[in-house]
Amino acid sequence: MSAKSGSATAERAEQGQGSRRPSESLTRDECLELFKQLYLARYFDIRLIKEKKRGRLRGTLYSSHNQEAILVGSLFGLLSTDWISPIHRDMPAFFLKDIRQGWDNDSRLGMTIEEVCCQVWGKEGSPGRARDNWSHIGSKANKIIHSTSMLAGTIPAAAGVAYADRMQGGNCVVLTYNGEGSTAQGIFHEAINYAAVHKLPVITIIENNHWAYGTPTELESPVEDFADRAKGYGIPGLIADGQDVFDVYDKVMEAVEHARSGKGPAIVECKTFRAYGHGDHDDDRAMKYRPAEEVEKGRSRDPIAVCRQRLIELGYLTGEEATSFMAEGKSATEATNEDFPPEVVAYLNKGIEAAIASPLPAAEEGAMWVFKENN
Ligand SMILES: Cc1ncc(C[n+]2csc(CCOP(=O)(O)OP(=O)(O)O)c2C)c(N)n1
Ligand SMILES: [Mg+2]
Repeated sequence: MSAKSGSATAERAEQGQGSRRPSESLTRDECLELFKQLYLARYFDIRLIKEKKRGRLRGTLYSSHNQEAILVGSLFGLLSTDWISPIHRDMPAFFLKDIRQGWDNDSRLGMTIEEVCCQVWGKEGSPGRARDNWSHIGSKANKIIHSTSMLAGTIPAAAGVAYADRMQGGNCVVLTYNGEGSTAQGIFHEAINYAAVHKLPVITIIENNHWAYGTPTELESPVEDFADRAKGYGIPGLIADGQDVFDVYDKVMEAVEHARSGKGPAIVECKTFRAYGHGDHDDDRAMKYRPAEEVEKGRSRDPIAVCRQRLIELGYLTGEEATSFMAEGKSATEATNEDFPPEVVAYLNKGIEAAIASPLPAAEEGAMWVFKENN
């Protein structure tokens, strides 16, 4: 994940040197907020696994453990009016969008923790009204493009949203999240080509976690850096250290500035590693198809630890604070509530209580949204 000498990655790293990085303008409070959001995303993941083990939750979970810096760092610099399209690996993005306006601010343009928990529990209060327990939701009001099952399927939708917004005189950017596996889809090419031709402000994040289900990257693509695909479209292809929330923020902000100034799309590849199986149904198999040393190496730079180290260097965490809430490197079985800031635990508790209290939708709703209704 470090820059390789003589490679395109090293060239890119050199190009970035000398200019002031966007993260250098973040205040102490903003840096601490980034840190807290990493805990929030991690706790969401860990808590859902615990709830399922306790028998209080059903359905498959797709973990974003070890990949949280990509979500937190990419969302932090967006405007409320920007659009996003999360998929299966990005569940926390639904409530992290626009959370900078305040975790409990009802008017922010993101989903509430209650809505997201109701979705996971399949209850009436969920945007999907119990049709699914995971990411198949969206919200026009909150500027979240509905997640599609077809990998890369949100990129053409993002291009359409960006085109429509431009026609209406807007200046939004649209951020799409995709695993590296989705780059092999034909629609990935068609959509980015279209966005590039029309200079649409579409940013394609590639979460390169080195596995697409049980397929390793070398069987997915003949090039090592997925950002290299950008060359074929004449657009910037940036590489971020996906374990470092500040590097993700820097690269995404570079792409955002490019897109918002009318220069068109960009690809930001974030190098990371999938901590567990594809979903929790795949955890045991993943231990067999992935060598133990690879997993150990891939998980050795926990985004919480990387951020903590940076905050210590900046003098923003001192004394006892520097060693509080040591959640890094801990699995759902190992971690306890004491490993997380109390406000993070309280926020999740609020969402989970709402989900448990929310009723199941009425059976008559089953045919709703299947046929066009008159109202
Ligand atoms: C077009 C298409 N083919 C196959 C699938 C089944 N599928 C769902 S997720 C997945 C793996 C995706 O890997 P990647 O894009 O790297 O994302 P990751 O799960 O690693 O985050 C597959 C094959 C699908 N949803 N869509
Ligand atoms: Mg992948």
